[in-house]
Amino acid sequence: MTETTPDTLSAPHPIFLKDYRPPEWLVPETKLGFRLDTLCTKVRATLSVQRNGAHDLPLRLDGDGLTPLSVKVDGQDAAYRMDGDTLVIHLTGDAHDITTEVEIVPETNTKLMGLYASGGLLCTQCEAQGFRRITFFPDRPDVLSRFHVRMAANAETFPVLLANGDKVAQGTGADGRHWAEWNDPFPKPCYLFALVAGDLQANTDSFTTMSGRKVDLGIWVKQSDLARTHHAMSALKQAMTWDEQVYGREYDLDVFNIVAVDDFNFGAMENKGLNIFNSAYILAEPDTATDTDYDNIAGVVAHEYFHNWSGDRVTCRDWFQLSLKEGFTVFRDQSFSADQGSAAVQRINDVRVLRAAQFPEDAGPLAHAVRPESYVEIGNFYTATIYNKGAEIIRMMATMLGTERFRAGTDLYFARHDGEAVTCEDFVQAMEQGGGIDLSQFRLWYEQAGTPRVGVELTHDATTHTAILKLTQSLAPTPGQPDKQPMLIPLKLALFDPDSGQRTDEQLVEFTTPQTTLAFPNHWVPPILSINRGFSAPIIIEAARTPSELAFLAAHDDDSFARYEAIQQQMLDTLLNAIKGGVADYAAVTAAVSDTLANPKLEAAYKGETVLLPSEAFIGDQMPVADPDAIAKARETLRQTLGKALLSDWRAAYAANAADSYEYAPQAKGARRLRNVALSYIQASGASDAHSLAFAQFGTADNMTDRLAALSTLANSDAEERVAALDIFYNRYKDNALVIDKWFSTQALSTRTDTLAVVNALKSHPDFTLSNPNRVRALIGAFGGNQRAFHSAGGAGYALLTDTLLALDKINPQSAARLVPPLGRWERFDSRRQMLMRAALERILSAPDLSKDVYEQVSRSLL
Ligand code: B3K
Ligand code: ZN
Repeated sequence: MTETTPDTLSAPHPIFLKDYRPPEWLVPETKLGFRLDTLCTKVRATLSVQRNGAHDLPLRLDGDGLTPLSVKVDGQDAAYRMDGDTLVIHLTGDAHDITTEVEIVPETNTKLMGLYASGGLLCTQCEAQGFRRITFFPDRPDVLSRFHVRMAANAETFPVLLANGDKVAQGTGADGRHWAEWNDPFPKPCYLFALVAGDLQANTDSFTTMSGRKVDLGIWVKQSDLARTHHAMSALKQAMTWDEQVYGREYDLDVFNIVAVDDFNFGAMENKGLNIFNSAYILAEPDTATDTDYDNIAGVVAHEYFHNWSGDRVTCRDWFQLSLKEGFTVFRDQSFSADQGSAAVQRINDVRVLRAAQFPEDAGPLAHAVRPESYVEIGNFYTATIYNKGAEIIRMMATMLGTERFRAGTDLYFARHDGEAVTCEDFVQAMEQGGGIDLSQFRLWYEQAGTPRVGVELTHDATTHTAILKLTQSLAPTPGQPDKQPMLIPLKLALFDPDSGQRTDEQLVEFTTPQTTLAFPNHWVPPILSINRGFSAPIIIEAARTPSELAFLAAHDDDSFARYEAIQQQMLDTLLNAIKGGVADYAAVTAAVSDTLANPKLEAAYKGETVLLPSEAFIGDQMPVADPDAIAKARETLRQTLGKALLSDWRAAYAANAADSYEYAPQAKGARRLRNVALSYIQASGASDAHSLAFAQFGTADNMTDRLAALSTLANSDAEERVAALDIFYNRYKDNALVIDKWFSTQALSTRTDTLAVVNALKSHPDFTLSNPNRVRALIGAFGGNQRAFHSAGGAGYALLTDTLLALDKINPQSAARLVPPLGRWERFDSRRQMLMRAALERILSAPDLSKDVYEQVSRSLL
């Protein structure tokens, strides 16, 4: 008898890309019938199945927690067997109609996958594998089917019935229930299926496409939220226009609906013709949403809309290809947002997200390729690597090709693959053939995990008047990938003459070898190098740059990103010196910040971002061993220094950027940003009026951006007004869950030393609940990102997160698994913290009945 340890018995099995096989059975048509009820919904599904090729394999239909009430083949009761959750039927012919019936309970579906109840509504979430919780089906993205849906429900509780495609019939049945039928003419994988039933009202509008077709638009929300849908509607119309102009993509159905729900595992979902959104990414009005919220709403509305082509019309063959739709669509939404406001600030924010979330992923135990080779739970692969590094890969191709050839590549991709389920390789081939480029080596970006490091050394030969640039590249091993090959790295660079400030030699270098040397003639004096301009490649530059070179670039670089980067590097060098106990050159940073504030050519929005210090986490990422307390202290000291040294500049910026009344427009937003950054520096300066200034702004603000900025300034301080402000804010907004989320996260992100205790207390606040993902993210997610508080000596922060995670795993494993990464970064800390963090991970792993979502993340984190 073979012995099996409990561990291997319970360890879930990975799925491998190399095992991909085309589906054995296709399902060209699907008819679904729902008798909707919160406590018991009856689902009848009729699948017209077709044998795919010559084989005698049975039909296997995925299920998850489903029990078949009846199974019929061509209308007759049929024999079947269950293989675990999978329904297996032997079929004799090549085409049959399979009808199954199941009952499901939306009310108790706390995983929020499949059909579930949220705030009196019934809604669905199927990506990646939620459809199998609704009915038996080949739940894989390469089985495309035409869906026809009939829903019946109590007309009072569920007056509105929505699904994908167009409504084709409606009526009232003999049992008094009303019903509606929806038909989606476009074949789609079941992960794009959606339905919604509930008491909803719509903000309606219409859009005329470039070929003159009228599309009815609807944003469906609770009656009381209707007034907060206008921004989302205008973003939707802008996105529709933009996709026509920039990619030639036209909307294809007569209806486009969006529904906002309060309980949702992530941002939103691109179901064909019926996007379902987390209400946080729809609802906005000046009193309740910040400028960042407004921008995020526009970005997510655009993202989901863009999926109609990059995801729905052309979908993924298998889940290893997830970045095919997500990387491309993130690139599309980033480009859209850049076109709507400040492109410079958009790029700064893209890179901040990448560095805050993706670089650490690439550097830690959860590192994986943009096209992974295996997974246990696909829900764990909706990562910054798939999304944001995936977007950088598309951006690099766009950079190398230029606008027109990139467009030729995407045109070919859409034309060639419309209606198909394809791979990242298909996308690359379309770029090669449509754009006329060889991407053989470039493909490594999809295969190799890790962030390449590029070493840069510029020397000058005074006799030949030549500047010589030596580049080296390296890529550290990542789990499962010990050896790496050199990558194709597109590097935008330029040289500057230090005397005249003139820019020369601007070019895009395609760096493909372990090392290379480039010569630039006609330089009589040593030039200054500006490299990775626009952040042309998602890499780490290693260059020993002198303070005077950085000061030059901070003042003169005409690439807005490179200029920002130079100032950030000055700040970083200063901070790292201070942490090491060396000489910290506050004067250079002070001068750069002061010059930036005074520069009339720079927009306020850009100034606001550029004068901010690097985050505590990013500083830690630059150290051999991150020391949270020393980092927080050094950062605070530099903030105080800048606050004091430039107090009159901050006051001037604060005054000059005041507005008579609120306006949502790029310039007004930029002014608010700079003014609120100034406020936080005034507070850092210790000026005696700082707290009263913040409290006054908090009280008189006519918009959430200003009110929340003042609140968080106070929440980070010892101000007497702090507690009062938090109470006033809570009482004013206690009926608005999205704003109460801000109240929780402002406290969880506080730089005060008592934050850990405050968060522990907030876990017992009557408004805290594990059943709402937004609330968990607002308190626990934010806390996990507060480096100093989370890593409090003694490990109490780890315990707080671990306890929450284990409780949440029982309710919503997907959300629980998202809390693992902060603990997975243990390698970055000192040995005592390492021990405590690993102990926390071990504690999770030894808990009974762990979900496979959490199991996978924790076991990978411990390797
Ligand atoms: N495609 C969805 C994400 C689904 C996440 C499933 N765990 C939203 C988006 O990226 O547009
Ligand atoms: Zn997406």
